[in-house]
Order: sequence, then C-alpha cells, then structure tokens
Amino acid sequence: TSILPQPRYSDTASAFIASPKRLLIDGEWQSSSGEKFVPVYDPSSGIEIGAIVDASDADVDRAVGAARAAFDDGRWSGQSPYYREMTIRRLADLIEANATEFAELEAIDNGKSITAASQMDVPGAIAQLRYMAGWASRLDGESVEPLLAPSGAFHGYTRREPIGVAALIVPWNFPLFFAALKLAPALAAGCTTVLKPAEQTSLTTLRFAELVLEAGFPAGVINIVTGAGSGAGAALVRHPEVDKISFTGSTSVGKMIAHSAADTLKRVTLELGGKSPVIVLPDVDLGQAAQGVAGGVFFNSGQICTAGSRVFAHRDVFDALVEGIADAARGIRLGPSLAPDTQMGPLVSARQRDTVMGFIESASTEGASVVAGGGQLADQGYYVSPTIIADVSPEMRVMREEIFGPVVCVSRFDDLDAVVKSANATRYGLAASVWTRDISSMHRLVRSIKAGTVWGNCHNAIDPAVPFGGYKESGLGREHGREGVLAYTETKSVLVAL
Ligand code: TXE
Repeated sequence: TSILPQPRYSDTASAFIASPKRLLIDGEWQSSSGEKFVPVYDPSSGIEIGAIVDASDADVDRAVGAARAAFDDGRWSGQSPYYREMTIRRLADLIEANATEFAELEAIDNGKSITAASQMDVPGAIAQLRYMAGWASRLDGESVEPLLAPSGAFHGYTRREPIGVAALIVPWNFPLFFAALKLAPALAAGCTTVLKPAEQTSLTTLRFAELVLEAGFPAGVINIVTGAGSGAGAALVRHPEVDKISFTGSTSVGKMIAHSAADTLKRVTLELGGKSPVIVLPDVDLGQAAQGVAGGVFFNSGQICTAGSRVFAHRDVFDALVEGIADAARGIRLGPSLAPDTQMGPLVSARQRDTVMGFIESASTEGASVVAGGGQLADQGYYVSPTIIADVSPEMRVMREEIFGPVVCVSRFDDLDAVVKSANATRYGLAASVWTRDISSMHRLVRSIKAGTVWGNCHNAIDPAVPFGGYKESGLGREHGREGVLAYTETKSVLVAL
C-alpha cells in the first residue's frame, strides 16, 4: 500500500511549530534552567519538525512553587464561584475561536486524522471545560444532624474545600482533550495546577497555554511544564508541595506513581490501561454490530484505553462477524493525518509502531491466525494496517496485554456464563460492550462484568457528565461528572456546640 505524502502545513501551524518553546510558570513564559529539549516528530512522515523543552527538576520546583503560592493566598479559590466559572468558560470560548488551528496541530503532532481531531478532540475539550465550569457553583456542603446528640445540641454541616495544588499528567493519545479533562474539574473545585503533557505530543497544550494567558487566569493558577516522564513527570509526582495527582497513562507508571505518592499521602486519581471485552450475542443485526465493533477498536488507530480489543462472538455468528469486521477494516482509508479523506492515521511514534508490530508477530508465533491486516505500511511514517486475529487462546500475549494499536482478537463462546468468565479473565477492568437486542441477557451481562463502564450496542461513548474510570488494575477513582470534580475536593465536617 502506498501512503500519500503529508500535505503541506498551514502557515499558522508552521509558524507556531517553529516558534521558541518555553514553560508557562507563574503567569509568564519562562525559559528552562537547563538546556535540554525533546524532539517533535510528525508521525505521518516520521520527520523531526521541532523541539519542546525538557523541563528540569528546578523548573518543576518553580512551577509547583508558583501553584502553591497561588493556592495559599486564595487568589483563585477565594474568588466567587461565578468568577471561576466564567474564567473557565472564557478559555473554552478561546479554544472554539481557534478550533481549526488546534485540530491541525493535533493532527500533525499525534498523527490522528484532521477529521477526527476537529470532530472529536477539539469539541470534546471545549465540552469538558464548559461542563465542569458549571460545577464551580455547585460544590455545596450539607447540613447534617448528628445521630447521638439531642436535637438542637449542635449545628452540623460539611464544606467542600479544594485539595490544593494538583499535578496533572497527560498521555499522548488525546493531548488537548485530556489537558482540558484534567484541568477543568481541578479549576472548578478551586485547586491550582501544574500540567505536564506527554513528551510526544505537547504542541496543542503549549498553544492552549497562550490562551490561558489571554483568558485572564490569575498568575500561578495554571502552570505548564513539558518534558520527559522520567524527569519532569517524576519530579512533579515526588514534590512534597503537590497535594493531588491525576494521571492518565500506562498501568506500570500508574503503579509507580501510587508508590511515590504514598510518601506524603497525596490524593491520587489514576486512569490506566485496558483490555476491554466486546460481547456479541447471536440475535444482533450483524452488519451494524460488525461496523460498531470495528469502530470500537480501530478508533484513534486503537490508541484509546477503552479499545474493544477482545471480541467474544457467539458461535452462531462468529464467522459472519469476523468477515464483517474484516470488511470494515479493509474499508478504512489509511493516510497522512492532514489529508482530508484520511480515516485512520499512523500510530504516534516509531516506538509505538514497533510495540504493536511485536504483538502481531507474537500472535503468529503463538499459533493464532491473522485474518486481515497485519502489516506495517510504507517506509515513512508509523502506519500499521487494521488487524484482526483469530484462533486465539487466553494465555496468548495478544489476549492478556494492552496492545494500544489497531489490533483486535476475536474468539467464540457458547453461553453467557462462559463468556462472563472469559471477559473477566484479565487484570484490567476499564470498559466493556454488549451487543444484543435481548434486554435480560444485556442486563445480566452488565451486572457480571467487572468494568467501570459497560456499553450496550455501542462502544467508546464517553461523555463529560458520565463517570469514567477503571476497576482492578485499570485505575483508581473516577473522572467526569460529579465524582470527577469531587475528586479535587476534601470534605470538612463542622460541629458547633449550641
Ligand atoms: O505511557 P506512559 P507510554 C499505555 C499503552 C501504551 C503504553 C506505553 O498501552 O502502549 O501505556 O505508553 C508520563 N512519573 N497507555 O510509555 O509512560 C509521560 O511523560 C510521572 C495507556 O507513552 O505511562 C506521559 O505524560 N510521569 C493510556 C504520561 O506519563 C511519567 C495512555 C503517560 O506515559 C512517568 C497512554 C513517571 N515516572 C499510554 N513516566 C491510557 N490510559 O489512555 C512517564 N510519565
């Protein structure tokens, strides 16, 4: 397959990429105390296009210090909820006004198609900010009657107070979206923040930082440091002045963060890997189910934590479903991220491509069969074709580990009890989907599957108002919705003897 060359960047995007990159600390652009940089690649071509700052420990210390000072003097949490809501809304409005530029930068930096970036990532980021902005004025405490005291002996109530300084660590699969998703509830709750984007994809976050200044946030409320996970990321996690960490990324780093956070008992929210089961019952409309299942795993080139990567099809529909998913896979137009008709772009990095190819090779070695796809495409860029693997068994690597690429394993089942066992036979528990028109089977499965989200007749339906997070090793805590914003607060109980 030949992949077209990446179309020319717009002048606006080229100028932004070429501009010198710094760190947003205490309301101004600051240079790093070190001289280290991380190269930026365009995954569609594999060409190095620029560089971002690799922040030093001293930079991280300055950023945390600025957030600490901004929290402690109440310049953000001491304002009215209405002021906080309107400032967050201004940021959303500014992103919307620059939506085209954000979509292009995201496509260039991450490799996702410009269509997906403009239809999902950018509007998704805006919606997160607008939804959470409303929570600023709804974080009420409660009046409480103590159980053991005579009525009227105490005035009891709770207050919702912001935790303090929140460190927000973001992965590379949805860079702008995750930055907004983490910042919005922290800011609504009244926390101050230090955000670190992934070193592979920091461009949209740096453009976002310019809008933070324009939106008029007080200095130090939002600080942005770029750089390596093992350097700037780890420095942020161990910093004693950080009160809360919210991390999205790999399960292995999530566990390291939980260990490190234990030293000062930082509050932790972790959104980690997944190996989400997709269960297809025999009564479905096969055409629709095949399209839906394919979309559930191939969206974002499979680089999404909820990817429906283990499909369990009822024996009666197995062959037809595999054929349907293979047809859908063959119909996906792969191409460079900026080409308007590209449906699936490359993977984010050469490393990610090599990891995914390693999984596909391991499947063949272990005796599975590759039904469709299976290849690395083109010499330039990090393309992998949508791949379907059958004849799998539960011990194979492809069935146990998160692949994070456009690869799906399909196996067959006979009855509901057996499929529940197979679906739950994983250390992960992020999401699942069930495809059937039989409502009692649907709800039986919903109750039995150990996952933070179960979708019915759809996959990857993610919404700012609906709690999101994992069971088991897929994470800790919930993002989105009321639970998402409460995760940035402490409850203070007050009892006044009358
Ligand atoms: O993730 P990392 P990687 C999974 C997916 C993928 C694998 C590896 O399976 O193939 O992880 O991706 C920062 N202290 N997911 O290596 O390293 C890092 O800089 C503090 C699932 O890129 O976890 C980046 O900002 N921070 C996933 C972020 O953590 C550290 C999204 C994620 O990087 C750090 C991404 C450290 N010691 C990958 N080390 C999802 N849940 O959606 C790294 N970081």
